[in-house]
Amino acid sequence: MSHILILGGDGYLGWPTAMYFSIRGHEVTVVDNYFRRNACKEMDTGMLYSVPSLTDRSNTWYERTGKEIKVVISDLNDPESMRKLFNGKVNYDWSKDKKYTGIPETVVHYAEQPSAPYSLINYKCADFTLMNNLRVTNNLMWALRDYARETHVIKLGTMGEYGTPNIDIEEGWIEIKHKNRKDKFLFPRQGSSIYHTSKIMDTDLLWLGVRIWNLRVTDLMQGPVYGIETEETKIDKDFQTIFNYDEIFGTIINRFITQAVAGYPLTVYGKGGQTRGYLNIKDTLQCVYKSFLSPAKSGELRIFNQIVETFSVNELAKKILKVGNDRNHNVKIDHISNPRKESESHYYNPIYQGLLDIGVKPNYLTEDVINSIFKIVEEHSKKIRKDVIYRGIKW
Ligand code: USQ
Repeated sequence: MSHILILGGDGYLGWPTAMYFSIRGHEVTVVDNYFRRNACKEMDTGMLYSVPSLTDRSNTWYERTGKEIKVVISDLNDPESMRKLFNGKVNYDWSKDKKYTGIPETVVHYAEQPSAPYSLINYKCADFTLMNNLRVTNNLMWALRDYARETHVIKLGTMGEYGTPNIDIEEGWIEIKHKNRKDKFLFPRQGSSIYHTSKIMDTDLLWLGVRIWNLRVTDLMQGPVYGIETEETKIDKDFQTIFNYDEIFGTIINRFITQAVAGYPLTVYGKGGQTRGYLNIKDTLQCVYKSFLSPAKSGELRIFNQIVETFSVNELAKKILKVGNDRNHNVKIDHISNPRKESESHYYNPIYQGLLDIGVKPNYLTEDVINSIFKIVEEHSKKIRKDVIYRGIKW
């Protein structure tokens, strides 16, 4: 049994990750400052359903499974709050029995502002995104340096760091030959938003930590995630994860399915040739868990491209239209002027072999899977707010 610390444990991925590790017998602590919930309220994003506080969810989890998920509500922008998670002392009201069992073996780092549109709303949101994402990562890096160099960090990166170059996208690294000499470098990165650029910078920070302090880091370059259900969310309705369908925090597949249910034409941005790698939320959990089971070595920055298949926006719209119409929704597709600055037709050929090699078994976007998401969204159809679907946040 390992002690796993999940930074950003209240988010779309954080809470399902916590349950995934806990049910497998690991000691899990989640840390969060409720940024996502608070931002959803402030920005009036609407949510498909409300979710209980972390403490309430953790109490219900204990009742239903007999397993404890420790909850720390704390803002990791504060270096002292971060350091208290690693110095091996009883600093927080950690658990029911108040015993803290020491420095975590693994940290899963999700504690970042995750939305590209949010980061481009205005200069304040841009500033928050940069400062939050870099400060939290820097605070983590120094806590590891000072207390826990053996701890394995699994950090969520994003495929968007690479952008859409006119060459194949390697898994993190590229060998370059120059004037008869060669060396290996991080694959070139060119983000298309302040958010994506903050993720490039936090990778650079951790890469420095790996080089100078022998930290152990796995960077998961994840594509847009979809889905609502995991094995653990099915145990109790209180375990459902935060589900956004609005323009700021909703990702495309979740948005399109919600739009189809609401009778809102699918919002294809521009020509719709934008191609990305996608994965089911269940596969995020698998990828993180497999990375935990075979950790990066001391002094290694290991990078995986965390996607299982690629689609253009048009291909996704067609898939959702087909399933939606089979379910008697009257789905229409709209091509709206693209609020983002991005290529709408481009070469895209990322390599994604590393996670398969360590045992991930992909869940693909089949009609059955799309149907299962439709079913849950339909149960909440009365709560869908059309006014939050598109507001036109421009790059
Ligand atoms: N798109 C539409 N219509 C919509 C929403 C999106 O055509 O209504 C297009 C976008 O223009 C983009 C693509 O769909 O080309 C994906 O957009 P998205 O909103 O699903 O994803 P994105 O903003 O790129 O960000 C999401 C997550 C982020 C993660 C990233 C992975 O919010 O945390 O890092 O996916 S990636 O896209 O590979 O960078």
